[in-house]
Amino acid sequence: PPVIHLKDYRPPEFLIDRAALHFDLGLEETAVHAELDLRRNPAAKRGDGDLYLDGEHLELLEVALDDRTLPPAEYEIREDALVVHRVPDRFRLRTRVLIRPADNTALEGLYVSGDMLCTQCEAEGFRRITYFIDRPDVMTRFSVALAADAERFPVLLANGNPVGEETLEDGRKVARWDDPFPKPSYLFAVVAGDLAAVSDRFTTLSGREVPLNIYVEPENTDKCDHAMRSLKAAMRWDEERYGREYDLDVFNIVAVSHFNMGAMENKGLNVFNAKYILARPDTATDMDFAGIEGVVAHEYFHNWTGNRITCRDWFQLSLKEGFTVYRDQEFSADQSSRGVKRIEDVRMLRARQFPEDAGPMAHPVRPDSYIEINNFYTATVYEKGAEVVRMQANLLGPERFRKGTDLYFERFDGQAVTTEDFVRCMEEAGDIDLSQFRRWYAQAGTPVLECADSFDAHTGAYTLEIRQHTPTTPGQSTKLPLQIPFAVGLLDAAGADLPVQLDGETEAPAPGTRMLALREAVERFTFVGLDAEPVPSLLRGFSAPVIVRYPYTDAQLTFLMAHDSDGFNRWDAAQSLSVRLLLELVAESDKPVPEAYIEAVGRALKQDDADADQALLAEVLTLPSESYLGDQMTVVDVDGIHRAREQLAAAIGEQLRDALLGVLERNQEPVEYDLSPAAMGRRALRNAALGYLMRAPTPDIVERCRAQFEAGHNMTDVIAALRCLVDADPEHVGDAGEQALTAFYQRWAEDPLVLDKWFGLQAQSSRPDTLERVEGLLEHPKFTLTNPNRVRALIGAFAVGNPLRFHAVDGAGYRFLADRILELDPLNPQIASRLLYPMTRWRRYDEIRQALIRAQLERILEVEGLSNDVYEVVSKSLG
Ligand code: B3K
Ligand code: ZN
Repeated sequence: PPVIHLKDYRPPEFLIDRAALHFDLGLEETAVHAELDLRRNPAAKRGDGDLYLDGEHLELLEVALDDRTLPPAEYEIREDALVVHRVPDRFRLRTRVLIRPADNTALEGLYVSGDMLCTQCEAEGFRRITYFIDRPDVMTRFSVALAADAERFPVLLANGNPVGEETLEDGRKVARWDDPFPKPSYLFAVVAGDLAAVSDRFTTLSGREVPLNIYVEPENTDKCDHAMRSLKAAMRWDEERYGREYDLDVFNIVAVSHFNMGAMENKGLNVFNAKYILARPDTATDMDFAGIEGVVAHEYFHNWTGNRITCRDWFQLSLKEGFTVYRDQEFSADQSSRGVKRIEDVRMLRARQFPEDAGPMAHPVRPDSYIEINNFYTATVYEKGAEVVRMQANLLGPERFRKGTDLYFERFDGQAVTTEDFVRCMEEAGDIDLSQFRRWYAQAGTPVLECADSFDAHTGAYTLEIRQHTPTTPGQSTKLPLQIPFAVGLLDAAGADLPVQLDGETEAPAPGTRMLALREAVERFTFVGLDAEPVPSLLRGFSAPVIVRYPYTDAQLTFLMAHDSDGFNRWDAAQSLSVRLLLELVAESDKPVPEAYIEAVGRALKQDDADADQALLAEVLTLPSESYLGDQMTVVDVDGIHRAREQLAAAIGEQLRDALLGVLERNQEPVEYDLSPAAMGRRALRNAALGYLMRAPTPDIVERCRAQFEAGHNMTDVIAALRCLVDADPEHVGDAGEQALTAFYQRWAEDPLVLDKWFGLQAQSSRPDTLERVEGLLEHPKFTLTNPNRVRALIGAFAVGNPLRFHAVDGAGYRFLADRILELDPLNPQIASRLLYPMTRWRRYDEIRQALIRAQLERILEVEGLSNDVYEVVSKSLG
C-alpha cells in the first residue's frame, strides 16, 4: 500500500462550494443522490483536466454533468474513485449511488447499529457514502434531505438546523436539514431510528436559546442526566474561558451501541459510543461518570477547535485533537480536583504515550507519513499534543494565552489550517519566540533529563546540571535539543519551600516554584543564598512531557512524599518510591518489604482525616500497574512483576490492617448517593483500602467485601468488591467469586454496557485458567465480534489488562490474540489494528517471548488481503 507523506501536500484541484444530498434510507439498501457545485481551485496547479472523486464500496447508478447524463466513455469507475474526464472550470455534478448499510461491519460510512442507521465519517468514511473530494481542506455547505419509513425511522437527523419535515402519502417521511457552516466531509453525519429524546435548553452568552437533545434507545432515557449536565457545563465553560459561543439553532447528541471509538464531533450532531453517554449510579462507576463528562465536553469543544477551524490535512490532526484534549482536561480540572486530574492525566500519558514513543510506531505529534490515517489517532497526537499546547499556555501565562487563542479563532474561522498557524498565533499574541519550541511537533520520542547537583557549603551555592537527550525513533536518528519548561522547587530540611534565587540576581524571589527554560543539551543553573544543601523538587506539576532522572535516596523520596508543596510531586515521589521497591522485589524475591516503606504508607493513611483530599490519597496509595513496572525494566519480567506487586500489596494489607480498617470505617458510603468530588474521593480511598485488605483476607473482611457487593449501592462499590472476590485466592473466599459473577450476570444480562464489565473482569483475572475462560466466553451467547465495546471488553481487556496471563510463556495468549485479529480484520480493520498494540512491544520481552510474539506477527503478515490498518502496524513492528 502507498505511503502518504506530509511533504507531498498539494491544495485540492477542485473545490465543492455546495452539496445537496438526498438519502432514501433503508437498512439493506440506501440510495444517495448528490448534487455538487464544483469549481477549479484558483490556488492550485492545473492537473490533467480530469476530476477525481473519492468513493469506496459504492454502486454507481448515474452520473450527470450540468444536467447531461454522462455516457460511460466520459468517466471511469475505479475501486476507490470516480474519474470524470475533461471537466469545465465550474459545473454541477449529480451522482446517484447505492450503498448497503447492513453489510457494513467496518462501522465507517453509513451503518446499522441495532435498529438504527448512523454514520461515522472521520477520517475517510464519507467516501463510503457518496463520491466526493474526501479531504479536510475541501469545505462545503451541505443541505440534506432524509427520506425513510416513518414508522421504523421516526427520528431523522443530520447536521445543522432542521428546515422542514413532511410525511408522504406512501407512509414515508422526509426531513430536511441545512448546515450554514461550510465543513469538511469528515464532519458529515446522519442518524435515523426510533429514538427517544431527553431534552433541555441552554441560553448562550448573547441570549440565544438553544434546544439540546440527547437521543437514545427508548429504554435508556433514565441514563442521560449526567451527560446533559456535562454538556451544559461545557457550553458555559467555553464561553467563560475562551469566549466561544454555540452557533446553531439546535445541538443534538445520539448514543449508539456500535461504535469504533469514543465519540464523534459532527457539526451540530455529535454521535457517541453509548458508553460515553449512558450512566446511572447503579450502572456506571465514578470513572465512567468522569469519562462521560470529559468526552461530552471534548466533542462539544470541537465545535470551535476542529469544526469552525479545521485541519488542512490529516498530518495536522493534533491541531484539533491536542488542543481539544487540553481544553477538556482543563474543563474537568475545573469541575473537580485539579490536582487529582493532573495525576490521572500524567498516569495515562506515561502508561500509553511514553511506550508508544519508545516503540516501533513512534511518530511526532505532527507525523511525517502514514499508510492508514486511522492508525494515527494515538496517545501521541492526542495526549502528547495536549501537553504541547499546555506548555505553550504555561509559557504565555493565562492572559497572553487567551489573546493567542482569540487571535487564532478570529484569523482562521472557517478555514482548514496547520499546527504552524496555531503556533504563530501564540507567538504573535504572546510576543515570544517559539522557533525552537516547534521541534515538539516534529520530533518523536520522549526526552530524558539527567539531573545532577552539587552544593558548596562555603558559598551557599547549589548547582543543578541538566542534560537532555531524546532517544532515536524509527526514521529519526538525529534529535535536537528541545525548549523545555522545567519547574523546580528547593526544600529546606523542614520541608518548606526556599526562595529559588539564581546566581547574579540581586534579590531573592518569594519561596516557591521557579520555571527554568531549558534550551541546550547541557545546562547548569546555580542557586544562591542557601544555608544548607536543599532537596530539589523537579518537574513540578509535570511541566513538560519528559522523563526526569535524579539519584534520590529513599529517604529523600519519603521526605518529598510528605512535604513537597507541589501535590503532583508528592504523588510522584510516592510512585518513584514504590517503583523502586517493586523492582527490588522483582530482582530479589525473598527480600522482605522494608519497614520504612510500610511506615511511609501508614503515615499517608493517617492523613485520612476530615479535611484530607481522599481522592489524592487514593492516588498516592495506588501501586504502579504491572505494565508500567514492565516499562521501567530493560527486559520485562512478567511473572516477577506480578509476584512482587502481590507481595507488596499483601504486606500492606497485613501490616497496616488496623489503619486500613480505619479507612473503611471513616469512609462508609452514605445512604444518599452523591457524585461530588469529595464523595468520589471517599469511594476511591475506601476501595483502595479494601483491595489491600483482600490481599490478606480474614473471614470478617471477606464478609465485608461480600456485603458491599450485595448491597449494590452503586456500581463503583459493586465492581470494586466483585473484582476483589474474583481475584482472591479461593482458599480464602471459597466460591464467593463465582457466586458473585453469576449474581452479577443475572442482574445485568440485558444491559450491554454493564455486561461489558462482566466480560472484562473475567478477562483481567490473574487466575491460572483465565485464557481458557476467555476462550469459553467467546462462545457465550452474549459475545459478538461485531460490537467493538464487547471485543474490547473481552479480548482487549485480556491482551492489555492482563499482562500476566497474556504473556504466558507457552505463547497461548499470543496465538489467541493473533487468531482474533485475523478473524476481525475482514470485519472491522480499525478494531483489529487497535488490538495489535500489545504485540508491537515484543522487543521488550525475553528471547523466548520475543520469538513467540514475532512468530505470530509474521503469521499475520503472511495472510493475503490484510487491511492497510493491520498491515501498517504489523510491518512497522517487525521492521
Ligand atoms: N475525532 C474523533 C475521532 C475519530 C477517529 C477516526 N478513526 C473523536 C474525537 O477525537 O473527538
Ligand atoms: Zn477529538
